[in-house]
Amino acid sequence: MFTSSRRFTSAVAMVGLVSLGLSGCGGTTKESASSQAPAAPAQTAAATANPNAPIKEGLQIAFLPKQINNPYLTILDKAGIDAAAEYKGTAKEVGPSDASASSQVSYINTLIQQQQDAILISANDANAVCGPLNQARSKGIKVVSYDSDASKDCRDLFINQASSEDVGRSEVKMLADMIDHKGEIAVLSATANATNQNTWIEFMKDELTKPEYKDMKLVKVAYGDDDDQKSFQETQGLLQAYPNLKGIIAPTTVGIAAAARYVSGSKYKGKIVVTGLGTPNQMREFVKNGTVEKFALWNPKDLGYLASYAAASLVSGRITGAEGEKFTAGKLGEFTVGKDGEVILGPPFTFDASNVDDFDF
Ligand code: RAM
Repeated sequence: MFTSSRRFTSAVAMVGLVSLGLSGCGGTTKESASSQAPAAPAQTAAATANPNAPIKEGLQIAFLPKQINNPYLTILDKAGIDAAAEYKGTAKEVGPSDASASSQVSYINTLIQQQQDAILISANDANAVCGPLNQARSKGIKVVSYDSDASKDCRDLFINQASSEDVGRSEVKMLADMIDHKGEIAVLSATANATNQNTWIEFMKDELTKPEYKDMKLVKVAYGDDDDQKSFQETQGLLQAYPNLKGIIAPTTVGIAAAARYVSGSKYKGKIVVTGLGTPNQMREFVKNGTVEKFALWNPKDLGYLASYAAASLVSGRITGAEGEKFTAGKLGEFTVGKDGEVILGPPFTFDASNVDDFDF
């Protein structure tokens, strides 16, 4: 079961931190990325970290989310942009309006031309973005994946919201508790290529092989493509195709909101358990009207803030991405780089009727 994270700060505690100021930052100039010796990715990893190096002023970094019209990713990127203002850098968000596999490629190429210091990417496909990302790295641009990883061969760090294993297994446990460990279940995912969802689903499937789930059966993984309408229709399709369905896990904030909306207005309300990963603001009405009992998430503001500081630490030479390196992410404190350049924010948090009003994101 998910537990409260020590890093999880309530909306109340965060008042004033996120002002969406889009750090205008006049007067600072960035070092030209092209004036640095083009470092091959392998050489970057072998560089030596200087934990005491100051964060360089005037850094230019860009967030490239899966898609720009996803409220969860908007919150996350805004927090990262605000963090850049704290360390006197300039950050922006650019990205596609759909989460298809290759939709981010042209944006990466433009960011390379702009000589950004770092590109932060929530990858729609682990491999489709690899060529351009490695081209960026060969020009001295640091690449940090966040939320949804790119292949580890083409990024320097991955800022993960939580242990992927914990997310996957906990989602199954949460649903199982609500359906007495019995019945047919389905997953409503994002896109078929999404690295984060696919990793979580693998752990869900593995969790389901344990004896305590012998009476539960995963009948289908459907894909709503992180598109509200498609997710809504896929939910309808699942319920029509599997009349005995007992529960749906939607490990996507877009998917769970659409699934809850469909169920809420249908004859299935109260008969089907909908759970997964959602934002409190999108899920509140469905918790209040009894469609959803509980769901989970981490704090997207903290994830964006951490990713921003991680990128700045990388560009400033405080860390190189090697396992065991430590860095301070502003108000969130110290983090350690784990295996394969992964940095974990912390455990997710469970929302229900007792706490959903305490949060505003
Ligand atoms: C959606 C996206 C995102 C994922 C969240 C939980 O917003 O798919 O990548 O992390 O859900």
